[in-house]
Amino acid sequence: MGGSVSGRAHQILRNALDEANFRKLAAIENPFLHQFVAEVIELCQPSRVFVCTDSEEDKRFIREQAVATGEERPLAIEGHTVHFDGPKDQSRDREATKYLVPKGESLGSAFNQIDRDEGLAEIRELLRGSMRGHTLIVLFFSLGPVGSPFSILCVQCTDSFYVAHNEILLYRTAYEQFRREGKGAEFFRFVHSSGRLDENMVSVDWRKRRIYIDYITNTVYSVNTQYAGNSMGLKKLALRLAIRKAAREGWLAEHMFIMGVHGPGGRKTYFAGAFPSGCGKTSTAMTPGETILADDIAYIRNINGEARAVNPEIGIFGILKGISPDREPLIYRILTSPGEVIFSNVLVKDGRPYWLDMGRELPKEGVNPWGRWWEGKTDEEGNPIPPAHKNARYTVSLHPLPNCDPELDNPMGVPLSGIIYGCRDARAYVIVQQGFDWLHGIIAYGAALETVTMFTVLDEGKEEINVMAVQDFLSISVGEYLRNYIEFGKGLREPPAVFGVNYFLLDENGEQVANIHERAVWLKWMERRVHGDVGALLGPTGLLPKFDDLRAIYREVLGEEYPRERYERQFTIRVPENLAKIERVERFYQRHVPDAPEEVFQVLGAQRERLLEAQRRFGDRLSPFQLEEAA
Ligand code: SPV
Ligand code: MN
Repeated sequence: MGGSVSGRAHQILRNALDEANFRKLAAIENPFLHQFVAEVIELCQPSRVFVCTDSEEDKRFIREQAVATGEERPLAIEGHTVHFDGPKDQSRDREATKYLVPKGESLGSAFNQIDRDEGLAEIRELLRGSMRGHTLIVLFFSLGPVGSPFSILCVQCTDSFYVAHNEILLYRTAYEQFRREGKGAEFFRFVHSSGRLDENMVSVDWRKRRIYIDYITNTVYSVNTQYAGNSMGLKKLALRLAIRKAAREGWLAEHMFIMGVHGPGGRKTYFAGAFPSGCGKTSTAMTPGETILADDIAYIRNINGEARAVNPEIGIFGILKGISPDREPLIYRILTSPGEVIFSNVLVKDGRPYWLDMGRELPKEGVNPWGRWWEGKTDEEGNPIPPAHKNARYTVSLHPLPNCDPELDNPMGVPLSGIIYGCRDARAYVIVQQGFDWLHGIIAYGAALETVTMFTVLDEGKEEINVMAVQDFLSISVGEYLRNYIEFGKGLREPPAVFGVNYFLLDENGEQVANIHERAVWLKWMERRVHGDVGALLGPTGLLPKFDDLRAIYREVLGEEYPRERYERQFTIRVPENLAKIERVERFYQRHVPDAPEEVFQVLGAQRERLLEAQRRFGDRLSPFQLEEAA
């Protein structure tokens, strides 16, 4: 034992690990791994090291320690725990998240970047000694089914049992796969430390929170933060590294759900959907009657001419706000039944978690991320403190869910028939439409995706273009990213149909024109479109549903009548608003994307021409009843 661990790394590991943990690490014969763990130990100086294999015993230890350290507290329902992040550490920090860029290189003005040497020096200084008194936990994962053509191996080093617990719920452990691959294993590396903790086990030095991405060595460092979106390497930090790898290798790493939509005669059709954070991605994937395969991230590859997709994750780190028995029956049931669930940043009263808009009255007092809470409590500036944070979250595994898709662990993934882009656009795009082809769809709905930032990031409430809903996680220029996307479609025998949805369209009085339950109808319509079961209307911005088709699906799925006026409100083309949208998008690409593919301007230009032509014929408002049927 230990024969493969050599030299200085060997000494460091021998000194820091007890016999059992040293054996576990040494059993993976990969010198790069040993070197990496030794470097983390030397820098962060943990008091203990725990190596997590795939065994149930090791996972149990992590669950127990998460509670024993006080990072999590048990709740009344069996298997449920709660974790609090500090009041200032409740969402992704875009400002503090930077790429380490070698001298003479730049990712472009749209990116937050820092000189690599300078950044490494800074983050090393912040990590130095940061794990004193803590346990370093070393975990092994596979993004994607273990041993599949999609998979990426990862090592996470963290001093947080909460982070480790989240990750064993959300990712496939792959200690044995590391052993099998041995010397040949290539892997992404993640180093996280919560830094100094106060008596509530909360990061004290959140002002010195840093998340630095070193794409040269595929290593991400995160320090002085606990919010899982900043601290869990495997989630969005790994997505950033995966996007670079994907562009190099000609596949797609996306901020998308994957779901099976069930059509007539027992047919199941897979869709992937890209939505900005906080805009209905998980809730769409959890639509009653359908099956969920992924709620946040998808890897999509061309396998023998077919677009096939896997979920690099096996769980949900989801938003609690708005989950009520009425709006989200499936998730609500899971969150109130026995089983493994981690809640974060909720209100706790008598061992029960409470969150905003949960469809019931909240207690008047309890404990939340701000400490003891009572109705009317204010912060130092006199602002009222809410009962729970807007970005309060839950973590659950997909496997125990009754609606989990049976293909979740298929190493070859599932065939994608459709891709959906969901924007948050109050003014222009209709509720649902289909792109004329791959290029039109990915540009008009994906590359032109507009949204308003939500509470999932610190700079909430900003209108912006969020390319393919993945902009926050891009690690290559937008131009390079889009070129890869365009080429990917060309390489497929039959690219997936592309759809744009806009759940957030308002009418002239500022009222929502659709409600959450109607998502079920649009999914069924898209499923039928993919198979050519229903026709469509030819609009200037895409192909629109016909009234009779939607009316039939409404009856079938919701048991409701679909009034003509409602259809007209949802599908009237607003010409000036659509022209203004094109202008905003063009301006964004002209200003911020110097390497934008020509196709972006061609597709938008052609859309403008179609809109102007419609305006000449019909005026500013184009009712769907005025449209002709598409061939
Ligand atoms: C999102 O904000 O898009 C999430 C949660 O899915 S996070 O882990 O913060 O990215
Ligand atoms: Mn997300």
